[in-house]
Amino acid sequence: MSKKLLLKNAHIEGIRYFETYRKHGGYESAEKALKMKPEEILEEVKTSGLRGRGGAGFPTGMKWSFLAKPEGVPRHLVVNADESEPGTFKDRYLMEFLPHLLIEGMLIASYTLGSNTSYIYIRGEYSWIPDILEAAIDEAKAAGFLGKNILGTGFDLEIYVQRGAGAYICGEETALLESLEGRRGNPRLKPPFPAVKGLWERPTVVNNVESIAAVVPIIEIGGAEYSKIGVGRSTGTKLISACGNINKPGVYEIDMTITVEEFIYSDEYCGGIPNGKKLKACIPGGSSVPIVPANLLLKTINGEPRYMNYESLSDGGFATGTMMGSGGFIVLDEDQSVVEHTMTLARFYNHESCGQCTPCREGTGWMYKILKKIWKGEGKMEDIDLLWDIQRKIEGNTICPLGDAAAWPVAAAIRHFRDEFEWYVNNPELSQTQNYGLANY
Ligand code: L3W
Ligand code: SF4
Repeated sequence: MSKKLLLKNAHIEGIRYFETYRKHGGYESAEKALKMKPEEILEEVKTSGLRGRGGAGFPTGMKWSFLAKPEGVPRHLVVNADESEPGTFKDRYLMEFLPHLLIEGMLIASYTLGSNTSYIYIRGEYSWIPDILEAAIDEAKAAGFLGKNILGTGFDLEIYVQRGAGAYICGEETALLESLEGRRGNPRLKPPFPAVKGLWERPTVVNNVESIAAVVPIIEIGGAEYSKIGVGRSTGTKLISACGNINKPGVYEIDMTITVEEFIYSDEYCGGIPNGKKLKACIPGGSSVPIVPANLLLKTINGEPRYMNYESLSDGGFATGTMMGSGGFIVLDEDQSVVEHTMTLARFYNHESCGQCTPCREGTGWMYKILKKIWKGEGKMEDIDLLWDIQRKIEGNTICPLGDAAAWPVAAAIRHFRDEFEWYVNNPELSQTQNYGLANY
């Protein structure tokens, strides 16, 4: 049974509302934190080992400690709720059912960072959630947990919710800041990092929803206790949104000590694959991370079980491993076509590219065209090599990680499933009616 920290009260009816949330211990971590010094809270977060839950896994405490503190310049906390990564829907769950957990985490984080005005930037497609968040903000304010002189400490905090307009790129932190400032969401060059020059050129911490929510249990149980949950540098719990060919899609909280096999097949989590089909592959961290075939997903190259944590999933590097990413766990059964799947993703990244850098703007469209050609049974063997070459030229040569995110799925698909690409080239007459999965797996 996995330990629950974030979702432990998610089943309680009415937990979305302040009164119920408070009755079950809500805002006690905030009360505790407001009696501590900001630097003491920072130490707890550092000790916890919490790593950013948005995809990159950057240590949260370290990011907070990078925040510049020039005299007389306001600083900000911005919560990245632009959850647009295909396969990722865990932040939506948190905001929809536990909005006060996020607001309590923001209060603690804002107090620690010295932000008196903090923001939640939420993806436009989550059209019903801003109302939930704003209602929770009003409740927290009415109860004295937001606004002026919170709990008599002299600390003031306002939280604003800003809706995005449906662009995936606005989940990239600097594009998000551009959008929040009212401009087109084009990523900025880094450095300077937002911690030095962020919103309106002020020092800004941008954190994922789940990272900020995790600060609440960290203060509740202490950083040291939090760090004992999990394993190695994968401390605490992680929300995984599971989808694809599984019996029980949904959001699960895991403690990062379970194996991938257990996560897929156990009734506590995904409940196995429908109709007894075989596992073909999985994308464990949202669409941007490399796809992994079943044999490498259940075991590492050394024959060790593969675990649901940052280290084990990336074990062996990108050649064999993948990434924990944002925890968007997509399962493909034996009937799925990797070529078709890769083409769908390529179309997505091409559509979402902001167009600032040539390798991404041109490369994503080019990859999509070639993948479509192969999928339609019109490809040649040289197209597979060309595809490989294009993704190599995109990776590492762009302003923001969208370029890499477009390149990695293609690279991993060719690396692990080249035979399937070749089957499409060799069987043009079958490619539209049958896929490699059905025919050969
Ligand atoms: C100050 C330094 N700050 C790094 C900060 C930086 C950022 C964080 C991580 O991309 C990934 C991407 C997606 N001084 C710093 C510093 N920072 N060095 O640390 O930075 P970085 O560049 O490693 O990552 P990123 O730009 O935040 C995020 C991947 O996540 N991803 C997720 C996609 C989508 C979602 C979603 O829908 N929720 O997360 C999935 O894998 O591909 O590689 O804050 O400022 N010296
Ligand atoms: Fe825009 Fe793509 Fe360049 Fe990112 S990599 S800045 S999305 S063109």
